[in-house]
Amino acid sequence: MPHPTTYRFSFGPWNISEGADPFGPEVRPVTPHESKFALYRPLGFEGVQFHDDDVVPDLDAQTPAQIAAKSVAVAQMLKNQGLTPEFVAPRLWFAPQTVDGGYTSNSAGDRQYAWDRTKKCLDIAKAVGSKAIVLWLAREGSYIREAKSAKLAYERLLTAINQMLDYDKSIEIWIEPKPNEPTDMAYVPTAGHALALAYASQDHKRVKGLIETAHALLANLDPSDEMAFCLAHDKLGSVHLNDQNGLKYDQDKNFGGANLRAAFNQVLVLEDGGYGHRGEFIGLDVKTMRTQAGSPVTAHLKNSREIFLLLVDKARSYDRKLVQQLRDNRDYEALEMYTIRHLLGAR
Ligand code: GLO
Ligand code: MG
Repeated sequence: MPHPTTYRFSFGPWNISEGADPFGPEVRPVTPHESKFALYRPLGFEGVQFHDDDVVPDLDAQTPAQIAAKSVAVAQMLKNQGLTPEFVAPRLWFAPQTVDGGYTSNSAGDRQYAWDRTKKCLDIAKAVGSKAIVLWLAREGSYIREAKSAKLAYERLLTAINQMLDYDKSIEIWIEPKPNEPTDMAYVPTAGHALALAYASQDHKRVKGLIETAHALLANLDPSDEMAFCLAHDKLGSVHLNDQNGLKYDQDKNFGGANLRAAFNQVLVLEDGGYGHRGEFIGLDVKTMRTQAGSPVTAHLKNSREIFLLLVDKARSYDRKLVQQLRDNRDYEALEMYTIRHLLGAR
């Protein structure tokens, strides 16, 4: 029996926000970016997920020397605060050059921007001591089918990944699939697409998946199965646990807040799959409600972490012998009833 995992938790500074949405402005006072890092440890988190410009603000306007100096300063800040950088993600969805995507843009100049920005991200990841970058391929996709050649787009994505593997010989690339938003239809919508790209790449051992609960649900898939699929290939780089109430906009609700039983099954899969034994983080990608007052608002992070740990207790006290017996007897009615009673704490 392997030793039970003591989980390490991470989140990105964008998870502490002021509540702006497409229909209204900020509703809480701004928490300065720099002051967010001091909140991690007291909340029980030790991993920081970064966008490249969370490390080096206004990245496109900085010289290589400025980028290097700022990265070193952030590495020192992390050390002082006892924090670990989990990943750095190139933010390829903000700049005017990315309105039509990055690696798959129809404009050669804009594709060049995406590659230049990615190199900066890889340099930053190395300088802060992050072993991975994350590709959330936000605008790689199309609004209408006729806008792009999807075949060419997938070829371009593979070329870009190979270039990254070549540029940095030790970095891992974790692809975070999402089926829609901000594009209508995104390329690489599921774990299957991500891992197919990984295996097609020139060094597949360094290309993995990052599965987000809400994104799997938006693809009408079961998040625990998406995670299990990556685990079966030893390719679960990280997770973004959160929740989603059906096929709507990307909600990033508290983990377990909408689909408690599905959350339990994600925890079961992670526990049984040995996730975390090699220091993998339990990443949370959660947004607080716009109605929440105060500043900074961190209750959603604390609560999602606590819900995860409560579900770990449920996973560890789930009677595996009984489950096996019910599987052997193929009595799934009884198995379902046992599972529900267990989750509800019924005697
Ligand atoms: C949005 C994504 C986003 C990414 C983050 C890291 O839907 O979930 O939060 O996880 O930008 O790349
Ligand atoms: Mg995410």
